[in-house]
Amino acid sequence: MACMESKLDSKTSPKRRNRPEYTDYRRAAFIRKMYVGEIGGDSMTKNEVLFEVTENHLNTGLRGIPVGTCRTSFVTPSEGVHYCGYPISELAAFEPEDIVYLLFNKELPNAEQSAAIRQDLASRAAVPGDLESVLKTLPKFGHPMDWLSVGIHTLGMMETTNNWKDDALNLIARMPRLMGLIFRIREGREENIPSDDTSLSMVERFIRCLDLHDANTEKMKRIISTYLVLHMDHGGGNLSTFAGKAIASSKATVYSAMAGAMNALSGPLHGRANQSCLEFVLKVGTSDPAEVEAFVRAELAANRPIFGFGHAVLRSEDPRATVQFELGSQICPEDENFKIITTLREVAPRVLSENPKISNPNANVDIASGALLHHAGLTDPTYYTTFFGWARVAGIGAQIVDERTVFRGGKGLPIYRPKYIAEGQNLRHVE
Ligand code: NMX
Ligand code: MLT
Repeated sequence: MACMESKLDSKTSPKRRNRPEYTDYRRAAFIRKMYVGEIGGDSMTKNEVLFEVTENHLNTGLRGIPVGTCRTSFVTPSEGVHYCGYPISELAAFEPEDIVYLLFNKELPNAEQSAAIRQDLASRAAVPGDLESVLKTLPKFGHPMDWLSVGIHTLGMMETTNNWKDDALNLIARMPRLMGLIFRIREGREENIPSDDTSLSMVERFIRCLDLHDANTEKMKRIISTYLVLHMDHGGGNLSTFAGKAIASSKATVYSAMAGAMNALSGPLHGRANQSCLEFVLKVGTSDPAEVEAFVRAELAANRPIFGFGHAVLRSEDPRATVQFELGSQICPEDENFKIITTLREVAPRVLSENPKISNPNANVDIASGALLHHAGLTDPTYYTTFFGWARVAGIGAQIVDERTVFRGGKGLPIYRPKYIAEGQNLRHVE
């Protein structure tokens, strides 16, 4: 294997040298080319060397190793995610339905197309069976992400068309009802659930099902809509998307792939960080910088991660966090939790920077979403990752459709099968 060590930036710490890094010139060049559109689609030449794999890359969770192409989004270390080329901050105020259109069609919709995607989703929204009865059998103490995964599987058992795009769009259209029913039934509010009104937007359908009498519906709508747009996609290699596409590569159904993707998302290092972050904020209970710093240091001393900070790809603050901080300062600057995360945003990067092995001490997407959802009246953090899952169904669905029906001239990618190298296994025989 070619050795990459000598090519690493001389400033790279010894610990970091054991991990593939963005300072590696090939990856930096690769990312630059991808960013300016030189890589991807028709312009990619088949023989170009994109990356050299050395032993240092083994057992690193495939960190940064190019394995395929993605038509829906890309993530750069400094500017974060772009959907079909658009920086996420420019899309944050769009309606979720328009971003679903973008992810599936690779163009923002005009007024006519925007109306058509709403109509299309509405026509797919009816749940094709008695979902409520199934959800009522689930243990109320089960985590909402497990409910979400079971709910998606159940929808798949009720109806699978075996058309990748139809199944993906059907699932997207049914998510608001599934989400609403999960809240209502798991919370024991099973009676008098309003019927679905598919003429409403996806977010309005969810809010209607929730039927929280004391909620500020307009504020909730804005917070959830922004949340959904920000979380819909994040490149091809985030764990839930990768897991979902890998499952779909066996030609399992969209529903099986998506349920698996939700299980990947449910881990605290991935989507569930938004729950853990708000739980941490509630525990801190003060926006006093000295006290917040003491909490952060105590968490680190106890070997617990500081949720809402760090990233596998980003090397600056996640623009999705920046957008949420801007939204919070417009709609709830005096909210106690918002004040705490504002202090955390100042304090934690400084403290985390003291540890040179942490590649990115800055805030990620999960820092602020919990505080905003809490402000909207959704006060139980155990549900927060389900919103991440709801949103991500769109990006994963669009990527599955691309991998199954567009790539390789429409034939779809072959089944995923990366190579693992044997360790500690000498050939031997049973005597
Ligand atoms: N708090 C404490 N330790 C950290 C943090 C953090 N926020 N971020 C990184 N580290 C540690 C990490 O555990 C690793 O330790 P070790 O060498 O002992 O395994 C070391 O620093 C180097 O990790 P990195 O290369 O900086 O990050 P990696 O790519 O491995 O992991 C995360 C990325 C996001 C898993 C990591 O930053 C983390 O655990 N953050 C806290 C959890 C979180 O907010 N996750 C949400 C990510 C976004 N999302 O929604 O999916
Ligand atoms: C995501 O949105 O999936 C996260 O930021 C994690 C990632 O991209 O690896």
